[in-house]
Amino acid sequence: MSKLLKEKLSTQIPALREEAKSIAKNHGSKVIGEVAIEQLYGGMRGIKGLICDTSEVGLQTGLVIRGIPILELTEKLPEEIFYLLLTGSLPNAEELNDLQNDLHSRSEVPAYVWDVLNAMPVDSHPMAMFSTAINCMEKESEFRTAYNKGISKDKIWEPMYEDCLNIIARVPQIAAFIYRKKFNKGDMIPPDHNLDWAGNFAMMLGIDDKDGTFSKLMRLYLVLHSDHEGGNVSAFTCLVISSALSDAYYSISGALNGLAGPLHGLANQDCLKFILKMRDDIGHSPTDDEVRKYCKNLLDSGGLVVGYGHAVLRITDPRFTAFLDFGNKNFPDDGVFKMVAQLFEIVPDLLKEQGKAKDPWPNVDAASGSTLYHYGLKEYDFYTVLFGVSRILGFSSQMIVARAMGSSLIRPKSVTTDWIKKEIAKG
Ligand code: HAX
Repeated sequence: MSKLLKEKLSTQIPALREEAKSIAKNHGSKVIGEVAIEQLYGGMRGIKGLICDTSEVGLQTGLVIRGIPILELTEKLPEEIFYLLLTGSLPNAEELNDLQNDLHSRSEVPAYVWDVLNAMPVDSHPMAMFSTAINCMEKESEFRTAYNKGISKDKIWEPMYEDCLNIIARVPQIAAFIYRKKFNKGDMIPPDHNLDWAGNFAMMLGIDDKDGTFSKLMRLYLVLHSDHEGGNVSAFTCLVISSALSDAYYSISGALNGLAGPLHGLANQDCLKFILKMRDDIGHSPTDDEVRKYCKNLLDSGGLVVGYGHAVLRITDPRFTAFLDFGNKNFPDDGVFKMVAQLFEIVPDLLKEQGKAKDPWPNVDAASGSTLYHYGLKEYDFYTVLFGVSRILGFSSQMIVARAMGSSLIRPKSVTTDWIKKEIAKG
């Protein structure tokens, strides 16, 4: 079992706790924002109400993990990113090896998970299967056992760490099982403990990968989706659930249910669906004018161009750029990928012209599906599961850090419409 990552965290945590205590004690009454009524009606957008140290998303920078812009991390392995998210530094070779061995040693999935998945209706969505698989393993929770034995508050991050590592180690096999079962791809492919986390996952999916570039794509995919600060639907859900001291199985399963929404993680399947529909409606290799007219009609009739816009970003999502670079390097002539690049030239101007979307630029979901499609992973219902496998790294790091810091139960105040009206009447 790994020692190095947990040891590093154990040495870091006391100073972090001291720092937080001191900030709260000495500066606790400093006001850092105000709230306008429109923010209550607008999904709390922009309200500063959470601390998340694993990553931040700047309007003009996109995802920055522990101070490092995501585009500088595209050659790393997801395991390295997990280490970075948790500790603030990348692992050296020994630390990486230790973590990888640890994940392999925890990777056996309880047999009842396959029974539960096999019992689900054939038309269940892969995200419902994924979330169910995580939730049904709740009885494995080391946190629950430790809590029932009366573990002290300063130690509760440790069983949370164990639960998260167990989940991370098992999700590649679970997700690959879902893919192969749901889409009739044949029997489960056993794991290969000589492979890295993402390479093993790519292999278990069973996608033809003679030149090894599909495995490279999986590593990139699982790095790019790993975290996106704390306020997005799934991360926030995860933090809220775990703030009640629910264990990691409950919290991650709940977070995945949020990720399954079309305005969030499901956008990647909807985006590819949109491109394929456009291709069916106007033909292969459409001209720029045809694409422009098609998207304009969609916007004029109140539709969404999926894959564009973002609640926080105000630039082209660097994760989109990373996928675009990957496609340009590996399959620039792929028809669907070419349409992604074409939409990138056309849609931002249309959205600016329409003037509604605050961010007219592509987000990560605008390109990710086309890269998977190229390798024959065409079952787009599965795409959000890939997103989930990756984002579990972020959910886990955020929860472990929150537990280590003794974070409070999350419980904002709601107000009634009558209260709002009275506030307005005060002038
Ligand atoms: N196409 C058409 N209209 C859009 C739009 C788009 N791509 N993006 C925003 N708008 C519209 C909104 O629907 C809203 O219209 P109404 O005022 O009529 O309600 C208006 O522009 C203002 O919205 P906003 O403030 O710019 O955007 P929000 O912060 O409310 O929402 C969304 C951000 C990402 C949900 C939004 O841009 C959207 O629906 N995009 C398409 C779906 C999508 O790509 N989702 C994935 C986001 C990334 C992610 O989380 N991945 O997991």
